[in-house]
Amino acid sequence: MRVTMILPALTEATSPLFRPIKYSLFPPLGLATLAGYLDPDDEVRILDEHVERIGGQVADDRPDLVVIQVYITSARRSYELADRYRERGVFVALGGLHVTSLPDEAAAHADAIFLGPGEDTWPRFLADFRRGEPAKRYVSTERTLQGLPPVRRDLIRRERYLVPNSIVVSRGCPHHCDFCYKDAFFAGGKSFYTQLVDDALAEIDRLPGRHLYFLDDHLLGNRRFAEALFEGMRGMNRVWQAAGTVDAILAPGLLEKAAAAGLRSMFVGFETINAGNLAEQRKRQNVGRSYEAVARRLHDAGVMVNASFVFGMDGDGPDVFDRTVAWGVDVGLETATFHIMTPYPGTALFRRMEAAGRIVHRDWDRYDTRHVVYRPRGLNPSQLEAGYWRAYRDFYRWRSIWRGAAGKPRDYRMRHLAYAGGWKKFEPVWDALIRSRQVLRALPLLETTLNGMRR
Ligand code: B12
Ligand code: SF4
Repeated sequence: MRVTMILPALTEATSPLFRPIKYSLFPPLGLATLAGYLDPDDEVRILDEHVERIGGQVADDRPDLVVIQVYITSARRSYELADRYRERGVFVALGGLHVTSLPDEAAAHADAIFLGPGEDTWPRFLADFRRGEPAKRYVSTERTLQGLPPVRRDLIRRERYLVPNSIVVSRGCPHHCDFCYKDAFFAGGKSFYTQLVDDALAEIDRLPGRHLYFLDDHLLGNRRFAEALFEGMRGMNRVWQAAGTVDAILAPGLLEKAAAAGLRSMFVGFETINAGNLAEQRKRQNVGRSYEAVARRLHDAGVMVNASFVFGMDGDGPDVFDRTVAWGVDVGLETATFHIMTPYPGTALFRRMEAAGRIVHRDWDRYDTRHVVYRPRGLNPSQLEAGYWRAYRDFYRWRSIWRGAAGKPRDYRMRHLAYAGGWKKFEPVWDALIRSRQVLRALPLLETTLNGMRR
């Protein structure tokens, strides 16, 4: 059987807003996971539009099966590709987060759609398809990561990504924030589950080089699992990055174990510095926690902070941007990611906004956390968009980067400057590396930087 798997990009990678380096970070792990279920004699390839123009490759492509992973921001493009394949009589399977949120919309462009994670439904479909009796809709209910076939990393062209060693050892998260994709995607079964520790360690062991990026929503979400994983990773000489929540970082002992196993940078969902917003978004694990203590604890453990903030919640007024940036610079955050609040279909936030008549349009292209797609309360849409861009500019000014780094010990000060500067200040260098397919060459530099400028 011949199979083409496609991860379409949000704007065909031609928009001026497209930052090549942001999209050349991670390979299509979801599709490589699904490819693991195919037979060894199946002919399969993965196309990732974030790192290549795919027009020529899909123009006359007539495989037996096309698989497209659909995110909200790439839905339009995904449907366009799906329609073209179907016109040619090729069977099209659509799955992923957006298909799960809006199955009827997706079904109009597919021969089969998949709701939720694919580990149970995909092998079932493959058996049906080979028998010539595929169903139109597959809904995931059985959730386990045990006994899975290995991820087909051989299909990933490592040289196209800065972080080819991305890995997930769990799915979902134990929390239930209103704006998050998670509850909708995992409806109908468990919404947080992990691999067996030994399987996770074996997968880590298979990855070449030193650097790892855990894409798990919350790597610290199951303390027993996390402790055993970090214990097993000690001595593997890895440096790695991951995401975790405020409460888990403050929990005594766990962070130290992670740092001893090689954790060097952590993505933290602070979301907002306005306490009232947290209750509104059911972000209970953040309520009443000292964010200063979180930043201090991470820095004391030698871990850089990548802080995530959302602007436009109902408690935010026009001062929220400057206050957030000032706080971040004061506590020495190395990097920050800002978002305009975006109600994704299927979430509790979307339902609440829709019931209140506050959703202004359904142009999914603009549900990219850079545009205002709802009626905000405490500030108007143009203030919100302008403030969002200003926050990025102000946070990544050299003056702010110097100030944030200033109070740190020498090695960590250099690391802060190199990491924040490298990420935002050398765009032409990244572009040149990406264009010449050399981006992977920057990985040793990333490893050295993460390691406090030491090899
Ligand atoms: C890595 C990542 C990225 C990477 C690359 C994506 C990639 N290479 O896959 C980059 C940096 C490019 C990125 C960018 C963005 N991202 Co992003 N990203 C992620 C992240 C952290 C991990 C994805 C991942 O690899 N998961 C692990 C794999 C194993 O799971 P999976 O991909 O979901 O695949 C499984 C299932 O979905 C399913 N499946 C998927 N497709 C199909 C198809 C079929 C036929 C079948 C059967 C099954 C199936 O089976 C797979 C195995 O179970 C997720 C968070 C998350 N936990 O998913 C956010 C996430 C997907 N991103 C999100 C967003 C909003 C964005 C941005 C818009 C952010 C921004 N402001 O720029 C952009 C735009 C992306 C785009 N192209 O449209 C949202 C998506 C919301 C939505 N409803 O679509 C998420 C959920 C984050 C969040 N919590 O809000 N992202
Ligand atoms: S903690 Fe993060 S991943 Fe978990 S539900 Fe909240 S936003 Fe989603």
